[in-house]
Order: sequence, then C-alpha cells, then structure tokens
Amino acid sequence: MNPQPLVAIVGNPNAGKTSLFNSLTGSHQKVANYPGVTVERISATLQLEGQTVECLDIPGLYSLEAQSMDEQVAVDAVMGRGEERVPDLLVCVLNAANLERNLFLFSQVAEQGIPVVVALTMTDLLREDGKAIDAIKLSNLLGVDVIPVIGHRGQGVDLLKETIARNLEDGHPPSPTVEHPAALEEEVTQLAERLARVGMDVSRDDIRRALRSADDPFAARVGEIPEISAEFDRAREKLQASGVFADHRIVADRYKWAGSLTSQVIASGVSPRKWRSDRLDKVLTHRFFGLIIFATVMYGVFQAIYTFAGPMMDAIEGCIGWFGGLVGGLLEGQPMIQSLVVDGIIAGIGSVLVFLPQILILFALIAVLEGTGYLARAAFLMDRLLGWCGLNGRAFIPLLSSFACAIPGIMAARVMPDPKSRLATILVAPLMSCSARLPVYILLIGAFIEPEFGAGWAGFALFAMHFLGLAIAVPVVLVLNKGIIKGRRLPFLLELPPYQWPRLRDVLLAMYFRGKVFLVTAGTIIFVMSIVIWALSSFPRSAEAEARYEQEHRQAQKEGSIDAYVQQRQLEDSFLGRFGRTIEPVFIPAGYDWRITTAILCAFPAREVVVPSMGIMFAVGGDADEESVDLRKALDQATWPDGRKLMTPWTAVGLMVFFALCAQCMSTLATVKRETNSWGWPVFMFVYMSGLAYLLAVAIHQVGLRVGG
Ligand SMILES: Nc1nc2c(ncn2[C@@H]2O[C@H](COP(=O)(O)OP(=O)(O)OP(=O)(O)O)[C@@H](O)[C@H]2O)c(=O)[nH]1
Ligand SMILES: [Mg+2]
Repeated sequence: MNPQPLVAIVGNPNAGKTSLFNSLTGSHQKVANYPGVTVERISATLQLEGQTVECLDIPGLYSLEAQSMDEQVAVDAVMGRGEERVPDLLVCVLNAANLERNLFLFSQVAEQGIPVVVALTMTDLLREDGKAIDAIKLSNLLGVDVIPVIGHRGQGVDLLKETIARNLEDGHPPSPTVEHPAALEEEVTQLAERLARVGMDVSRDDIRRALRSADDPFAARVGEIPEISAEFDRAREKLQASGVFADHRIVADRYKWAGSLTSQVIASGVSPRKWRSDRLDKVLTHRFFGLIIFATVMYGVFQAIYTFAGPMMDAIEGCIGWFGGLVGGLLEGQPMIQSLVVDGIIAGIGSVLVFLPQILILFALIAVLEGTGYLARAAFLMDRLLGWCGLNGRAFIPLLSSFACAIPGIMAARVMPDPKSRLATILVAPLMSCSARLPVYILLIGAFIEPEFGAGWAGFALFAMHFLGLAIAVPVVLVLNKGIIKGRRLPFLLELPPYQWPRLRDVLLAMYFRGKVFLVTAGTIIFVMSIVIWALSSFPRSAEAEARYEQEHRQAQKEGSIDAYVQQRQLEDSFLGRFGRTIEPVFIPAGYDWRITTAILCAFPAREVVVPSMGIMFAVGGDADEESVDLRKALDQATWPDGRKLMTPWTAVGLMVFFALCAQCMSTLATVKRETNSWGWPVFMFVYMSGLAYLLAVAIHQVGLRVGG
C-alpha cells in the first residue's frame, strides 16, 4: 500500500504551529503563549479535497542544528532521519511579527530539497502596530506560496489547505537563499558529474546536504556504492578542513539575507506594541517588584482555589450523600453488598469527586497564566533568583507544569538545552505539588487549620504547601549538581513572547481535558483500589467474633454505641488492620496510628487513593442511611486507644508535608524510566523523595510534641 503523503509543520518556537495544526486537522493539542509547549512529534490526519494526508506537528526550532532533545525530534522529522520518513511537503510557519529570525530557519529549511509552503502567522499583531506585510512580494522573493493565516481563529486555513494540495501535486523546493561558498560548489559540480555517470540524477542541494552531514538520508543511499561513497568522504574531509562549513560564516550570510528580505516586505518604524510590552516587562521582571508581583499572583491563585471551591464542594458532597442513601436503601436486605457499594465504591469515588471544583479552578488559572505570556517573564525572574543553585530559568516552565501533573512536566524537560540540566529538572519535577495532592491538603486544612486559625491562614497554608516543593527543589538540585549528575551546563536563553489576552477556548479546553483525566483516574484506579481496600478491611469477619466484641463492650461499659465499637474492633482485626498494626511502629515517630499508616501505604500506586482509603479507615460507625460520614469530622475526633487526640495541627501539617514530598505515583516513576532510559533514576527518585518525606514528617511531629501542639 502506498503510504499517505506526509506534511510536516516546521517553524520557530511559539510561532503558532500547533494553533495551525489544530485548525488544519481538528485536533486539540495544547497551545500556550511561551516557547517550548510542544515537545514531541504529533501526527494527525489532514483531510484535503480528494485526498487524505498525514500531518505532523513538531517542536519549535531556531535552526536545524539541534541542541536539546525536543529540537532533535523536530530536526529528525524535517530531514527524515532515524525512524522518520522524509516529508513530501513542509509547511513553514513564519511569525510575521518576528520575521527576520523566522526567515533564518526558512533559509535552512529551503535547502532540504523538499517543496515548502509558507504560512504567515501573527499578521494581526503586526496590524496592531500599524504595519503591514506584503505577502505577494514575499512569495516572489522566496519562490514559494505564502498564505497569511490566523491559526487559532481558522482564518486562511481553507486557502492553506488548497495550497498544500496543489504543492503536493506539483510543488518544488524554494529558490536558494544564501550563496554557497565557491569551494563547496566546485565539489558539488564534480560529484554531480560523477553521479550522472553512474546514472544517478540528483539535485545539487541533495549533494550539499550529503556533504555537510554523513547522517543525511541521501548520504546513506550513496553509502551503498563504495567508490562514490569514498569520493564523498574525501570531499567532506577537504571541505571540513578548509572551514567552508564553519558556522559563523554561513550563519552571518543567512542573517544578512533574512534582514534584507524583511526590510523589503515590511516597512520599518516604531512598534507601539513593543514599546508597551517593554514597559510592562520593566516592572514584571524587576528584581524586587517583579518578585513581589509573582508572589502575589501565586498567592491569589491558591486563595482563589480555596475560597471559590467551597460552595461547589458542599453541593457535590450533598449529592453524593443523597445518592449513597438512595442506593443504600435499595440494598437494605444485603448488608455485605450494601457496605461494598455504599462505603466502598460510592464513598470512594465521591470522596475524590468533591475535589473536582478545585482542580478545575487550578487548571483554569494556570491556562490563563499560560495564555498571557507572563510565564516566560516568571522564568526570567526565577533564573535570577535560583540560577546560583543550578535551577536554570528554562527549568521553571517544566516545573510549573508539574504543579498540574508531574508527567507533562517531566516531558517538558526535553526543552532543557543540556542533558545535565534536563536530568536535574526531571528529578525535582515531582516535588512540585501536583493536583492529586490538592485533596489531601484541602481535607486536612479544612479539618485542622481553618477551624482554628480562620480562612486567611487556610489559603496561606495551601500556598505554603505548593511553595514547599520549590523550596525543597533548591537544595536537592544543588546536591545533585555537586556530586551526582555529571556534565556541562549551558547558559539560560528564553525568548519572551508578546503579551496576549488569554483565549477562552484554550482555557476551557485545558479545564475539559485535565478534568477528564482526573475523573478517569478517579473512576478507574480509585474504583479498583476502593474495592480492594474495602475487601481487605471487611474480612475476615465472623459472627462469633462479633458476639465477643459485643460482650467486651458491655463488660467494660465503654462509652459510645455498641455498633461503632464492634465495627472498630472488626476493622482492627481485618487483614488491612493487622497489616497496618504491624507497620505502625515505622510511622509512630511521625505521630501516625495504624489507620493513617495503612492509608499512606495504600496510596503508593497513586496518591489519589489516599482520601478514599482514609474514608474507609476512619468512617467507623458510619450509617448508610444517613449522609456519608464527614471525613473531616471523623479525623478531628479520632483518638489513640488511650484517648489522646490522634491529629493535632502539627500532625496534620506533618502529614501534608509527607504527601507533598513522597513519591506516590507509579505513572510518574514509569515516565522517568522512559525519559531517562534507565531504572536507576526512578529508583533514586523514589528513595530520595520518600526518605525526605519521612524525615520531615517526623521532624515536624517531634517539634510539635516539644512545643506542645
Ligand atoms: N495574535 C495571534 N496569536 C497567535 C496566532 N497564532 C497563534 N497565536 C498564539 O501564539 C501562541 C503560541 O501558539 P502555539 O500554536 O502554541 O505555538 P507553537 O508554534 O506550537 O509553539 P511551540 O509548540 O512552543 O513551539 C498562543 O498563545 C497562540 O494563541 C496568530 O495568528 N495571531
Ligand atoms: Mg506547539
């Protein structure tokens, strides 16, 4: 079967490639206003009139000389190296508001011997500056079709599709952009004649590329004919020695060409937009005010999450309680099944569902920040603040994505320019507090901080828990860079994108997709784990033991209802209870009893599981006919066997810190294994994170005991 024609979208970072790709193919790939959003190759079907083609979205490139891993992916796709096949057409995205630098890449892309169509983006930004670009003249100068588009609005996309179809039929590579050195041309002529004699008719560009790099697909083809391959090797060595391929000369030539071309198609002059943005940057990246603003923004984010989610949570909790009661009533005759469905499944999923509002608010706010272009400024600030410890400003964006989820954060570390910084970023990314930790914080803050200190401190506590990861990352990176990771680090370079208004569509899509992921996790892992934990906590059970517990209760004349006592004793005697009490001594120094210990251990595969498992461990005495037991209250009232209160604010903070730092996520460890291609690093990460979590939890509890919390 003939494979579909392949079209790859290539361009500078943040030029609008993914926006265009989404419009062309109807995909929903992530779009945000900073360079380095797309870090892998993404393929989708592009439906053209009369034919179907494969379309590739790839990471952004400043040049075809790749440094970081994401750039390598993009260069491979453009050149058809490695596993990739050579594209039949390149759609080169040129950002009209930054034409000169974008043309530099074009001048390299033009030499690939592949037909090119130019999509001109950001013409609206240019217009805001009162400037215009002469697309027809640009098309004549480049020798290719140039289509102005506004990718995110779909403007110009139909015309672009037609043009792609036409160029797939009869497109040709662009005219050469820079003059090639005479020494190179001499060799090319000789080799072309030599190839013609063996019946190979190839373009001069093919020969140039094969001379520049032996990895080139055409060079590989030539490699199959030994005597010609030998001539290529000889010519390559000679040219390399004479410095024809010295970067600075070619680079200077390309910039000269790009500059002169730009001045021919865009009138020069002042840019009011740039002037405004420079003034804003002065404040936002100021070494003092910038930091104050950054801290305020972040504090605002967490305060908003804490404040606005409350009423929605109550509503959801009410619905779940009502639903549990309804189902419980239907299953009245079968206490075992009733308990499984109501206490295990419904309560388990419900206890996680109530956190959906916070998660959605968090993602909406992150998407707003991503849309404005502020994040790149924050990265700039962070570089100044944290550069000394080796936490490059470039690392800030992967770290910030890790606040949503560590997995895309770890992937985003591909933009790091050198392997050393990349590895350091991967290893600290999971310290950032992901959205799955949010439920634990909200639960404990709601139970122990807010009642005692008020809502203001509750919001602050939430902010502090998120700040903690970043604060811990600093010494960790310092230690990693000092001894554990070898290699050289490259300096920090990050392009500041133009300020833009966040797009409602991007925000809604982010909420929808992240919310869906959250619900799917809640619906699968938590569903399965709830059943497992419920079963382990309900068996073994026997009527004989039950009678014995009832008698115990009567003899000792204990307080509280007899049912609650029996359930409590049964839980202690269950598989899970026995297991928890065996492990209990390990966590006694941190102030956790066997119930918390068990919940912690159950949550190692995925930390979302902790809230439902605490629900099962603490919902003793819950009556299915009433509203589900409020876990917050149950935690607050829990005691040690001798009647001491189990949880003090100190223990609660210690527990939150434990959850903030512990490596409780199999998927993250699997991602680290994949991205570092080794088992050693995920194991290392698991040990250092969990060790740190344990030590800090113990320290906090011990301090609490001393100061009498
Ligand atoms: N004003 C304007 N903004 C645009 C246009 N096209 C894209 N954008 C915005 O530019 C930003 C970057 O868009 P993306 O599509 O993510 O850019 P990209 O080239 O895929 O970026 P990387 O994946 O990081 O290389 C987003 O904020 C888009 O909304 C356009 O034509 N005009
Ligand atoms: Mg992209």
